[in-house]
Amino acid sequence: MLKVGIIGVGAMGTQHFLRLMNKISGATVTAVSDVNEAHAKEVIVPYAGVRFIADPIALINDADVDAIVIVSADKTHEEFCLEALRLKKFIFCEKPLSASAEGARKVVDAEMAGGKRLIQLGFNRRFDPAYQELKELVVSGSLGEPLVAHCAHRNANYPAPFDDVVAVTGTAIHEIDTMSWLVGDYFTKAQVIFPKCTKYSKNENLHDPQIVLLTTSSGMVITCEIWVNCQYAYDIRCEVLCEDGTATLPRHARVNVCTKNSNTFGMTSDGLGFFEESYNVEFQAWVDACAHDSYCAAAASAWDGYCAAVTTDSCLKSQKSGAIEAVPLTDRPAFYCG
Ligand code: ISE
Repeated sequence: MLKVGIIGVGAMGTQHFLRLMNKISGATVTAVSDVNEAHAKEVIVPYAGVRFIADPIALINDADVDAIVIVSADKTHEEFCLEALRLKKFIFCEKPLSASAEGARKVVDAEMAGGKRLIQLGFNRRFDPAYQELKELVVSGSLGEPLVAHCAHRNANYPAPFDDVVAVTGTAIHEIDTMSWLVGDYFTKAQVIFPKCTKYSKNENLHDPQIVLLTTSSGMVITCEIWVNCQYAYDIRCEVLCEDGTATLPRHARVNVCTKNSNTFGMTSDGLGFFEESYNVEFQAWVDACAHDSYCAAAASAWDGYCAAVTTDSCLKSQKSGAIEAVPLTDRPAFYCG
């Protein structure tokens, strides 16, 4: 049984805790840490034997913790990954790997120096059946070469401290990793454009929506609409234009209701619920890989996290300059191939 310590039991961390305790086989949570001690203690109350450890570094070092799940504030991911790598413990880290490309590179370098792949990064869409189906079709080549993709990432409302930086490092980063994985290419250029802003953006540091334009090394162009105040629901879209046809992400199955002169499908504002299945599959894959003292090749690695961070750094630069910025990526090291 894999003994897991979780750092961060906010909305997402609590769901990961419950998932590991109730849905995933082969793992149990032995300790949690959170800046909000009262809340963390409430979360673990029904689960006898789970300890609260106030200091996250002490949790990582705890003898009864074999593997760490990092769901704390983005700026803390790098430090906690480095400490867990030092102790050669398995790591599931939510995105981003680090708040900056420079920080992400430090984590990659530390993992390579340790000689063993220990980090799985939480880019959950790689485990989403709808995205997997779309990827399979695109890479099969049956529609010819992909030329353009249009993505939309819409949240009904944004969580409290949200600004232009988080719109890129917290939201657009999903499109960045997903599209790079889907078409098997990396980005060479990035630009961010600010259209007219919605009246629902209550934060003067948040332009909403914004458009992220990415160019891949093969010349494919990807447009990503990032709109975190769309009001109506959590809505994720993707259409890939190929030489011989287009492929569109299937919508998640919802009941279709027909009433007098109307035909409707329900939607949800709950992003975690929207991708529930992908989270379950990615966690089971992580636990199974740890049990085999290995890593899950289908999951995002620290290198993928680094590539995403280099791309988001270029997007942040473009938010300020308005220009097309280069994405300075280098080849994937052999350590991260396969
Ligand atoms: C959040 O961090 C996520 O990961 C969600 O999937 C995304 O929709 C949201 O915009 C982010 O803030």
